[in-house]
Amino acid sequence: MSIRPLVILPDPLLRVVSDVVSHADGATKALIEDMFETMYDAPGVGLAAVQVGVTQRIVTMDASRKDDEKEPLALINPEIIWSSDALSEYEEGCLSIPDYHEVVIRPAKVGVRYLDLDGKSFEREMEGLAATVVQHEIDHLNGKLFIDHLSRLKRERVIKKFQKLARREGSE
Ligand code: GNR
Ligand code: NI
Repeated sequence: MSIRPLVILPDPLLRVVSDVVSHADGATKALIEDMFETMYDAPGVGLAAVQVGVTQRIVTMDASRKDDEKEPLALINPEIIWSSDALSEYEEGCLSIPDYHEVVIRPAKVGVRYLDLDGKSFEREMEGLAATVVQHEIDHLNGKLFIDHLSRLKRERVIKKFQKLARREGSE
């Protein structure tokens, strides 16, 4: 198991639509283990495979409360099958956009269908932080970031800041 380096804005990988996993194998299992290790180390409550440079439709998450037992959940080919009309506001952050947080409005509850490593299909209802995180992660699989839910002004400001940071680090 190992911690993998995170892909950071403005890396164009973050805009790629990830591929459906047609057959999970040993490499998929190893990737998911590394994603959990990378996510817990960060620390983060969710991670999409593209954030460690693998453009496959795989998500890890753990929306358990701080002092409660861990609830690791790995989702392969996750899909939102329904969303509530009720909305909820959450201050979001993203490991690929370090140190930037902003409130995003999304459906409060969602139904999610996904596969596990054995190819078995599951459906579950999510609410609260889990609903927000799973929508944030599925956005990643579609090349979408939480800043895309903000005003153009805010989004462009953030992108500019990270472009500048990358230029500085690239020329050091
Ligand atoms: O760690 C994370 N926290 C978080 C908080 C509110 C809404 C979404 C998230 S996901 C984020 C980790 C991440 O970037 N996943 O893609
Ligand atoms: Ni993210």
